[in-house]
Amino acid sequence: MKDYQSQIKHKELLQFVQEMEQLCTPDKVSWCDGSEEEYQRICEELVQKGTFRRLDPVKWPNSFACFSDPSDVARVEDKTFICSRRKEDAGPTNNWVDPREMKGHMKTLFTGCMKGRTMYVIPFCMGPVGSPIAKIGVQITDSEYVVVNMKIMTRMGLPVIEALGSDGEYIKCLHSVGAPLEPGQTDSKWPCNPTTKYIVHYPEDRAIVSYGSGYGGNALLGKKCLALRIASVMAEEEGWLAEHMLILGVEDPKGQKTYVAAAFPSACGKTNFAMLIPPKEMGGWKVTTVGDDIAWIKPGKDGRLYAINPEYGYFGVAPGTNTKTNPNAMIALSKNSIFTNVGVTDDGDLWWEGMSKEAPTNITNWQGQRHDPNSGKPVAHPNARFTAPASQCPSIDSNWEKPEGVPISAFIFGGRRSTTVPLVFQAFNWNYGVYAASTMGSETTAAAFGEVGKVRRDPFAMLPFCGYHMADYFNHWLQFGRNLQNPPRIFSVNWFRKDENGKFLWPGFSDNMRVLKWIVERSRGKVSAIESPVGWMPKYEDLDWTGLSFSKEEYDRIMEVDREAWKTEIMAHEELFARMYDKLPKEYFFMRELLLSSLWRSPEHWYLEGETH
Ligand code: O2Y
Ligand code: MN
Repeated sequence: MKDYQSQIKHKELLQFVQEMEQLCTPDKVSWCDGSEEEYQRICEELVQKGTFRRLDPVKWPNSFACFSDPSDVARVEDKTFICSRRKEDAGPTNNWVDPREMKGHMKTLFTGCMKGRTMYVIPFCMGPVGSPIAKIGVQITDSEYVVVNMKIMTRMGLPVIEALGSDGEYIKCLHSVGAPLEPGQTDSKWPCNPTTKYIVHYPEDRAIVSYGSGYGGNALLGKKCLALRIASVMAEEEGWLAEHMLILGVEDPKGQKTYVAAAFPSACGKTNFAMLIPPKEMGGWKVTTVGDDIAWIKPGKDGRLYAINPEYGYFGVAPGTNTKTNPNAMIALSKNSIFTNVGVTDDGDLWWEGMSKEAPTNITNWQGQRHDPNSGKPVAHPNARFTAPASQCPSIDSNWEKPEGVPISAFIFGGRRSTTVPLVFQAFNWNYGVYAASTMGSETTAAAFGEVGKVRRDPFAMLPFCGYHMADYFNHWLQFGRNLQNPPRIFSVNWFRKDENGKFLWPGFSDNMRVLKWIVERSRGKVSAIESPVGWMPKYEDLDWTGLSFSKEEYDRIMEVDREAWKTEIMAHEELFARMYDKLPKEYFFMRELLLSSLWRSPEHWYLEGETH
């Protein structure tokens, strides 16, 4: 370890680490080299401490389960701040505090906060090391859980230090669980600060400071904090896109591959879609996975857009994942993985809601209690997670680590809407696609927001993750499109439309391939579409129905455009726009008017009839 530290030539980085050591006063400092030996050693330490449980080595090789403090189970949006120098740069949808004031507050919180602990220094790279799209970060943390999760989620350690050289740029990430230890004090199994949590971003300084939480997006700073909030600011300044999108490849029976990127708010099956297995009847069609959550997209010399997945692993929601909903994820997480807040059996097995019909009898829930099926309490926390290496996914794309990325032919935006929004449509043009993505939303579920069925707008699925003013973000997308010679086509999908009895109209899962196939063929200019008041749509016969019994009548229902419902929908966009009126693109007002007037001219219930294009 001493040798490694003496190899570090980056004086400014050494100085940063020294200053943080002086501020946080840990017992010792450990530079992470990212080796397998280091990973195993820290996991074993966590086992000894009681934080990790080693799982059955036959059922779950080299895998661990752990349980967080009940106060530390998810991202803390109300404690997440964008501390740009000017308040108007953070915009109305982000929490903002003057950066000078916040830095003062953070200095107080971080003074002595690592007492009794080890301060780890994690050099990490978002994207393949050496890729022109990748970015380097250095996270300082006092959490062993973070070190081992960062090993799965990012490329970390020695190769990154080498890539940094003596003066390479990096994003500063400071993290503490906010639980200093007095001499002789026993540590808790999940150290965190139960009352004080802060996730702070300084966009101009390219710096992140996180205090009090050891969980997921709050603590693994490469993910939401760097790869979305800070990267979105860099992307706007430098002319690229940092998006909350999966990336997948679609290969046709002749072997031609087309890549698409797709954004969905949470609880829309994003990971399942990224790892989709087509119905066996659609012989020869294949989906490959480049990424399941984040995409960094840059224009290439040929005028096309190229995307990388900046991550190295999956931090996926465990409940609901099973061999039917996502067989590829089940294989990806079957070894070398970490499980947080799932249930464990006495013999080192795992379980979560939806893994199989019934919970095993000898199961302990995520809060360490014997599970009582009559208690109404779940075995796993609804936000329980698996951290699994992306390389273990059977559908991993052969180009997923290509430094220059993969060419993107289509963008897909989807939400969870029980009415109004059809199964699929293509935006008439780039600007309208951007408008549609800006106004996308999902109906709330009881678990998440209390009020059930209200549409919560989540533009581009980026509302919690955009590091600047959301209307500036819309303008960036519009401006970006103006410079593209051959822009990807933009599509809207909705797998969740229901009938009047509350039954889903679409089977979903692998059958989403039927829609994806049309999207790909449409992007290749191969199939026709029909003009509806809200976009281009496939006719019944344009979709591949092999192996699925889905009638023309059923299709008409799921594709219906109800004039009154759409008028209400478009009027409801006002609620989002009113929050950011001063910076809203002028194009949005015209597009809204155009949409309303075309609806006005359309029949009360628009079905798929008319001319094809
Ligand atoms: O709750 C958390 O800390 C994780 S949030 C998350 C994790 C993986 C992928 N996406 C998300 C998200 O909130 O979009
Ligand atoms: Mn996400």
